[in-house]
Amino acid sequence: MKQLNVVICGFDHYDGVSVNPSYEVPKALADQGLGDIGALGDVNVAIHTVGLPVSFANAWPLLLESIEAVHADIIIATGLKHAARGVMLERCATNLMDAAKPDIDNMTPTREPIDPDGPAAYWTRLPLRSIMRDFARDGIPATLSSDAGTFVCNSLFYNLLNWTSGQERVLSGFVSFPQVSETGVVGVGRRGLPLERQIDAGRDVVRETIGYYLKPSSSDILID
Ligand code: PCA
Repeated sequence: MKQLNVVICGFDHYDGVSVNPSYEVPKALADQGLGDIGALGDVNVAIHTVGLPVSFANAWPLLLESIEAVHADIIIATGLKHAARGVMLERCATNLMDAAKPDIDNMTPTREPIDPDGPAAYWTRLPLRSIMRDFARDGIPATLSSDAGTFVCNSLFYNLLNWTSGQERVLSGFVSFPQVSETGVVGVGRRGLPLERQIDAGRDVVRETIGYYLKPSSSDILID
């Protein structure tokens, strides 16, 4: 039986938010499993999770350690985007750090490349089109996003895709979650989503990415 190793990571507490969905969703998926994910044939899926510090210097090395420890085939990085009204599927990672506030190590890099020798940007390796189809079916509010900001989330995303570009057969990408809110309203003009809906979204992302890994199809990728 073939073993598929999936690593899903998120961040610890961040910016005064007591529940970071990017910490809770991976944990819930590892605990609850994926449910019925259709005909997988002779494939066993193992989900590994890792919580990362909001640190430019340490988030990526820690994720890489987990990736290498389990020989990951699929890596889905996640983070919280305060202003998001729904789940945001990130299309591309840019080679830029431009922090407006310090990370947990008190670092505030401004207008610096992540990798001075790297390309300006990378496209995601996740099948965004089929994930969006699942979200529509499940009534999960979602949009495509063209950048994950210029803070630690984008830096992790870029490092992940930089590494993925040198791998034979690995899929990876980044999903931004909105704030957790059982009522859907976070404050004036601010919206969130109940945690259960965000977990459903995470399950759709993992399920579609596994499907695409097993049966690549050019119509699943969406960057346009
Ligand atoms: N969001 C931050 C870092 C941690 C998180 O959950 C970001 O948008 O970069």
